[in-house]
Amino acid sequence: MNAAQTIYLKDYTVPAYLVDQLALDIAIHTGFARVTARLSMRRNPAATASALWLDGEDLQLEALSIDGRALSPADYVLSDAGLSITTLPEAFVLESVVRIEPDKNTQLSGLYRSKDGYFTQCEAQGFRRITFYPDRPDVMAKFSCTLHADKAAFPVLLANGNPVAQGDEANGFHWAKWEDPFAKPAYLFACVAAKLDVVEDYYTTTSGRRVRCAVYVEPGKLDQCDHALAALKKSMKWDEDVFGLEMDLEHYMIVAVGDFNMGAMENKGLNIFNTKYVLARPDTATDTDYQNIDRVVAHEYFHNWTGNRVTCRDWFQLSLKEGLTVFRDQNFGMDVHSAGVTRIQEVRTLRAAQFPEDAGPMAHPIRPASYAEINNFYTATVYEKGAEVIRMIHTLIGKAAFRQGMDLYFARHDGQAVTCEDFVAAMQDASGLDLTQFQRWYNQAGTPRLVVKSAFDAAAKRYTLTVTQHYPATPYEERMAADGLPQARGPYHLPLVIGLLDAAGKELPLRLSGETSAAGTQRVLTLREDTQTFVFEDIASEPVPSLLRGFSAPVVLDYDYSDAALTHLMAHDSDAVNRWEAGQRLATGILLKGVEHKAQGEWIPAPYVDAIRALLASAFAPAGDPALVAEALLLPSETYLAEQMAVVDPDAIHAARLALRQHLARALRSEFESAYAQLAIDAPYSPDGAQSGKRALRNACLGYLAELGDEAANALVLSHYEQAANMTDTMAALSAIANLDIPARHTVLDSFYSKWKHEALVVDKWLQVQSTSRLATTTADVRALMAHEAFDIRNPNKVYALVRAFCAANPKHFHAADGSGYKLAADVIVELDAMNPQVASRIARTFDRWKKFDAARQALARVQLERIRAHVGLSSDVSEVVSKALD
Ligand code: B3K
Ligand code: ZN
Repeated sequence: MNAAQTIYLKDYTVPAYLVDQLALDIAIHTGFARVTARLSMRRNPAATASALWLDGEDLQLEALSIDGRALSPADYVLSDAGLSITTLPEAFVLESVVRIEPDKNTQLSGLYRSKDGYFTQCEAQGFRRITFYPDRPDVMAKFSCTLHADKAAFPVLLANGNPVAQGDEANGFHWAKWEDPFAKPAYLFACVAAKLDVVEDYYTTTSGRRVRCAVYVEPGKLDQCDHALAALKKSMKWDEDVFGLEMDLEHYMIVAVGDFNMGAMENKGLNIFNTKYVLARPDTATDTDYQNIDRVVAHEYFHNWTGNRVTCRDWFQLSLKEGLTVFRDQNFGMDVHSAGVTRIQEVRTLRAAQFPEDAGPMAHPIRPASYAEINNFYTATVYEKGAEVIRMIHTLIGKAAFRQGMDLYFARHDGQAVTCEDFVAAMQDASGLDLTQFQRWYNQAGTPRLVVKSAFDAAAKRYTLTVTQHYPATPYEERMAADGLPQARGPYHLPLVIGLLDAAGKELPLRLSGETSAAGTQRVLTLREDTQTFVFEDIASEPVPSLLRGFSAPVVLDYDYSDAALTHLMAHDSDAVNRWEAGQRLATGILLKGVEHKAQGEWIPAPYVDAIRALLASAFAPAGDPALVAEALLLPSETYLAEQMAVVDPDAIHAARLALRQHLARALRSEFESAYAQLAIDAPYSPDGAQSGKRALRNACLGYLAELGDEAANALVLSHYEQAANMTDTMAALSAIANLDIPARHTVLDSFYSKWKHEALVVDKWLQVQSTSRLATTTADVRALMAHEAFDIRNPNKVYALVRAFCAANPKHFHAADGSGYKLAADVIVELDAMNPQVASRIARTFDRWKKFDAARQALARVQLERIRAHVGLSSDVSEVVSKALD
């Protein structure tokens, strides 16, 4: 058994040797590749250790030399994890020759085969699967890479930087040499040898550099690249406008590959992307797909500065680049799409994925102090909560100081591998705001809870808000204490953005006691203490507080709102997030009551239906925003509701949510029908905000109408499917049809598959719509689909669409009382672990919250978790997740 070993941040030491240059030579033959690496190295003057350690995994060593002198096995110690040499000169050239087998690399880490050729993925620790190397981000070197491969089979040869030479060789081979002018850590290395089509464009930077932007895709897909290419140019412009950051290379390439563990990878000048975040055509991709492409292209591009030019000292600092880059792509999203909708979607994701993580067995701060398997820490916490932490700095110091802080960060650290403290120090020095206490966000796990109480003194016209912070310890702190590393805990420094509304919905001027005049109608209250009180003067009548505007901090906000106050905020709050949030709170309260009453009796208040009617009508008012209304019509998810319960009852949650949807559909049928009719679009498809917003609302109405289940409603859904002129509309209908137990369901699903079976990303949609269906047969259907020709367990996208979606987005069936969902998940985890531990581990994470369920379900989940843990040869990835879940 691969007992995962824990690695601690406190044990960090600088590398004993540095690499100035690396000349790589990779020759791809049938069945194997030979990699020759020449490392120009020297002793690190800052190091005390003197032995050289080179990481290496699954490499067959063929030759090793120092300064041209061949080493014999007595000169080094070789293990499964790498190679060490103790006697070495101050500076030397180390050359190794290894043989690797990319065709057998099912982990998709390192160099691997996919349909059209060979691709790499090196973050976090894939480079060691290509050659012996100090595979750690604080070793930065200048790379050159020469590739050799069969010219007819793999005509495109790419690596980071600039192409410097190429030619033909004997036996139909060809070669190409690339040089990257920037020193980089090994995790940013990439190369590709494949048969690909390319589409190109040029972008000229402010300082006049002409950058070739190229998107490479599998042959025949050139008509699906335009959006990604445009997104890349938009991102380049945005980073210049907002942060003054320019592209620094002459070639910026994006290569799309169908087999990829994650979304995309920011390798210097040669991003490798999951096809999901590149390919789009109106008939194959939804509005959401188009938006995701914008965001992921921007994210990887923004990494060029936040991640590549300034990188991480060690993997504990992952959020240094990820939190910051997510924050940047979020702001890009808010600028190029609707700001309100973008922010609402982020809040929803954070609460759906990160809050449960922070409350579960894998809880960790955005900078964890220990890990067993780094691949398990590319988490919602490091990414999404990490972005929230950066956003709070932005809110606390303001936009201008934030920009100065960024400038200072680059002035100080360009070309370096640094820590989260270095980033915070730049922000503190640029703004003059003391951020010492703020750093608790980097070290404490768990979602803080803010309890807010209000008091109104009519005689004194005084309104008081008292805010108390709660931050109980999580399993993370317990683990650290058990390891002898107790973590001090204390209150957070955070911005609480608020406004006050009067009875007419008007925003009140805000003057705190002691101030001479009001400073606007919105304030950033700074919290630092366990309990703080804020007193507002000149308040004539009791206001409704709008708290945590824009979701100004990643916390749970606890305030005892009446339903009337929430309805008031829903209708009048000037803050889009809080208008939406008021509706979500209202719905959550009703749904939890429905859960309690098992969805029986009169549990849905009439004023709620009126509020939804008014909400829908507001989309058609002069300044109405259909996209925002569509968001607001979406009820809190079953997983969100589960998090609000002490003991989760997945069946009752499902029943209550469905009953509320059906109730709204019946009560507002004519309103939904008329909105549906009014929102039809004649213009040719465009993924822009105006069109996609209308489609989102129209499809939300369709979704409600589909809940009616009568003949007229079913006919409407089927005709929507027949008439759909783009994939957004097609999928809206198909997901409704997948929930209907009608004969047409099979016909539609079959014809969809026949039409799209050659378009892998569309097949993924077809799988997912079935794996997330409510129908009683779903678990059996998923099992059957795993044997279907459309499924391939070695392809991560297929596993995510069919299995992960089932586990994460179909709580009713995953948590089925007979344990069939848990069994299915465990079967896949065990089978997949032997091939691709990273993907297996992601599925295993769906067990995280098993202890929130009733005793019978817990017993069933435990059986599966123990079965997985007992599996011989289990990876460190799955082992860490399952052990932490069981502990
Ligand atoms: N940096 C990569 C993630 C790599 C994950 C490795 N297990 C993508 C990104 O965040 O941009
Ligand atoms: Zn990233």
